[in-house]
Amino acid sequence: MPRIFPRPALKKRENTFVIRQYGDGLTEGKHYLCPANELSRRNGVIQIHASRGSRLLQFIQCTEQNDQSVRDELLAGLSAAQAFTSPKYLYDALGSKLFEAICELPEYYPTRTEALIFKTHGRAIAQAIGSGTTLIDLGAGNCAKAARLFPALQPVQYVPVDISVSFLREALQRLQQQFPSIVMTGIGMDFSSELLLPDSVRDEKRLFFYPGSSIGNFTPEESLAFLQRIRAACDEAGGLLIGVDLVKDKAILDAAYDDALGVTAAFNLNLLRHMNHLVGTDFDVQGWRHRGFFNDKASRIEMHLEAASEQIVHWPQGERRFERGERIHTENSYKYTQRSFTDLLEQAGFRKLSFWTDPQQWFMVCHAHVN
Ligand code: AVJ
Repeated sequence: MPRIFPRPALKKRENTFVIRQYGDGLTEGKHYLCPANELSRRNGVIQIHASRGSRLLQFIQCTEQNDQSVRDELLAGLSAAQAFTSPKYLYDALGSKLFEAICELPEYYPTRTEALIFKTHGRAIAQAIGSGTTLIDLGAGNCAKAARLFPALQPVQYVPVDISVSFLREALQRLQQQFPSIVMTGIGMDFSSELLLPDSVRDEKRLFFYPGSSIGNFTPEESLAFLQRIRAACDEAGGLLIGVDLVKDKAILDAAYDDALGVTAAFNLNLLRHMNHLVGTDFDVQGWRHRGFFNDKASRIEMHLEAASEQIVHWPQGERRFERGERIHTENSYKYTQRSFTDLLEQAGFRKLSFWTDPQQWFMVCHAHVN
């Protein structure tokens, strides 16, 4: 065991990471506090010296942000002239379930289109990747997309990473029973600002799997930096398998983010409940409306919450007034062309790119090699 301290040392301190490890059954949790000096940086990736245990199933929770820094971040966005929040706050346990429901909607084409591409071209994709991978699933959610690749890909180790910790832990527990021979290392963390990998994640032949067009949440500049960080975290056999949503008719895009049933509206509005819980605001969900539309100039979907009437929101140390019609910008989802995304991958240093798409060219799956 590395030097990680048992629970009594768990105290809120700056520059510490809380690491939680779960035993085989994932039912009993042990909490460790990992001081910053137990972490080492390699190529911009923080390695946590967690146990290299022989267990087939390990769950590690790394949270750099403490409650106070979450509050500070959210309140800074809420107080800005143009109020905004990070899309990561859409995913509390209910938010993750609502997102699963979005993926079932007839209007929300990305999930089923991407699934069709994997089904149609699965063999060619697996062939481009080869065997013996360490499959690192960024934003794994319910792990279903990666699980469908297991038979063709036969990964040596599966490493799902997600900010929605309990949701991921439950999904992984089920998955391990289905695929008992694959080493599984679940990681609960926010990888959007930094990519943290405990050293129980194999270095060899890492395949970063980033499906669902989640990269769309980053601006193109942030995406470039993110792709460079992924590339730096790979050995020379490493690679990237990524799903990217493509620019298309505005009416189709608008409907995908403002569906008739109102599930996307519920997903967006749930952010207010989550914020009330996290920072003690008193948002009245009824006073707000969902807006989701394609901004073709910026080539992105924008989601906002719009005040239906004047809203005064209070929190322990302050308040903010929103005029009727004033908005909180909650998400961007950038859409690419094959050309614009190829440029991005090449700028990030990836080579030997392969692309697969659907007959309507609505969505694209790319594989890229580090070398
Ligand atoms: C999870 C970021 C890929 O942008 O399509 C779906 C999130 N927001 N509907 C997307 C989302 C509203 C989704 N991503």
